[in-house]
Amino acid sequence: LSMQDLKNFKHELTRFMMTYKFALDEMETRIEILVQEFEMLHEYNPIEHTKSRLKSPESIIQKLYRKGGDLSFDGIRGNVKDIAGLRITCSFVSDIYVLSDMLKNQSDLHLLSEKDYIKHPKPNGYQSLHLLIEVPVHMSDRTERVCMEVQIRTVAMDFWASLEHKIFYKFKEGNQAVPQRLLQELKQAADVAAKLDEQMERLHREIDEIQAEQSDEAADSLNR
Ligand code: 0O2
Repeated sequence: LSMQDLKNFKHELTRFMMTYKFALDEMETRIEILVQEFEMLHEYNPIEHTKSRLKSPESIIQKLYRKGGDLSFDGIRGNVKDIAGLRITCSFVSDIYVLSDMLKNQSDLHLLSEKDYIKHPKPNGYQSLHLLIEVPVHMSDRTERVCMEVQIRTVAMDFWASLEHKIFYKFKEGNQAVPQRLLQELKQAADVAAKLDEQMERLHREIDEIQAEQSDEAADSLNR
């Protein structure tokens, strides 16, 4: 490889990764617009927090090998769909579907696939809604459709997933089997988190109903 080859490769790599960064920026802006408008219309913000990340080169290569793709930009693009990832943490389970519907209704976003680990949790208890979405990114000389993964979950689902990741990271890294008893406990913890979500959703709905009744009564007494 000549110095020029290396320079060209570095240039291409930077350009490649930049498109994913732009896709994240684009999606973050769209989410911010939805939240601001939603807040204005309903005096309510369905999002607790968002976090975006670009996959590290090590994780990209690991996933590429796992998938059996060839080591080229096309190989990576075709096999590693979550180079750009946006995680949105919502307050309530119903907010997850409201938000995902709002994204699906944007005509220039193309939904490639959807995995609903809320309706169908993973055997370990993991819950989240995963959308693979193609985002149009307009650049100086072209428009690219860039694929990214949007994970939408509640605070309880996020709490479980972050701690599960922390606890089992070492086992996963070392390809070690996790003891059965720990897996069972982990699943129990996920069930507790799901129950908590159900309870919070119920409270949220009841409080909304009480408020609606109170404002109806106030309107009635004004009309009388
Ligand atoms: P990181 O660090 O978040 O990047 P695929 O081959 O793409 O179809 P994959 O990659 O398993 O299959 O996709 P899936 O099922 O949609 O899950 C991908 C991401 O979801 C993971 O990314 C995690 O972020 C999250 N996830 C899935 N299962 C679990 C789980 O059991 N525990 C936790 N904590 N997170 C999970 P990465 O690349 O593994 O990690």
